[in-house]
Amino acid sequence: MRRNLLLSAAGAVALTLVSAVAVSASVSPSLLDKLNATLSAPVANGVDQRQKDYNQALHDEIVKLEERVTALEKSAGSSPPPAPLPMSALWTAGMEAGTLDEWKQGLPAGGGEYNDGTGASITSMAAARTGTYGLRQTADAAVGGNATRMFRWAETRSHTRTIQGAWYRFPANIFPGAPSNFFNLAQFKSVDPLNPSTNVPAWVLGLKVRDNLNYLYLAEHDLTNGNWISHNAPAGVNLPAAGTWVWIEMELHQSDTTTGRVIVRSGTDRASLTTVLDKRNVQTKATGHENVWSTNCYPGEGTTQGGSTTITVDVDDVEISAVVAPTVPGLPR
Ligand SMILES: [Ca+2]
Repeated sequence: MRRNLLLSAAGAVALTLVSAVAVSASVSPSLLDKLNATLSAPVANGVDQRQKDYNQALHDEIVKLEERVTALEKSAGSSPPPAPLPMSALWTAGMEAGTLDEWKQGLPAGGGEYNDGTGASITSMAAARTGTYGLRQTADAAVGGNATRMFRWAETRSHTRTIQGAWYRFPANIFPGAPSNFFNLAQFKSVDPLNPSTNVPAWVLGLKVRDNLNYLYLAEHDLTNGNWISHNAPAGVNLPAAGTWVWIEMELHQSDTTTGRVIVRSGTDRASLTTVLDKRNVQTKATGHENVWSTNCYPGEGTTQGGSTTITVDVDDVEISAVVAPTVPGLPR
């Protein structure tokens, strides 16, 4: 009985140490060889002697493993920081066919265009960042209720952790004004998959103005009491001047409790983005719901741009990626 307990304890220790530091597989067989030799020794040696030999072998191997763990931890501590998490693109849209068909790809329809009033999304050569075409979204904010939204849900249906990003260009600063005082650029909605007409915005990425520049804010919708909580980009973290292409992405970890996360990053160089906002331990959807993402020209009444209530957003090279779980260097994926 004691031998069995020790054996299982030794196995657990060896496995833990091996998996933690990716020690060569030869360590474990070495330990097992010694244990096997001990256990197959002639009975004449006596049970006590075999137990003593076994304990000694176990002790020696654990000392070696601990020394190796210490050495590996020391070398890991002096290594450069790991590269950003690997990601894989699940879907992209460059509008190069001159249509918005990419948005419908996957499933019977993996997404699509949804307009209210004068809101419209079109492909336009004037909105191209790369290639020939881009996406131009427009809506008139003289009255409320005009909006256009380009949705994707195939990726958030099949992956719980995704990054939704695109290159954006605002021809002039977008000023949300009275009476509505909002501009909805992108959002995660919470949708009942069994009854999609039951849906509610959960996290909205909006634009405001300071220092003569647009900046981002996240509006968090408390799905329990219906309140909205606004989280502004920190002071000084603004978007570049109007007319400049800027990458804006929203990372989503879906949760219908409080284990979710919403991260907003932006920058003119995708290799060195600024983390604008990072909301952890949050709810992103109602129980039984799924999240969907859309990028929008959705102005509240009173929004202006360049002195006009006609609001324009140009978008190109849209990408949705899966967030891959971090891996321990040296371990197989
Ligand atoms: Ca394009």
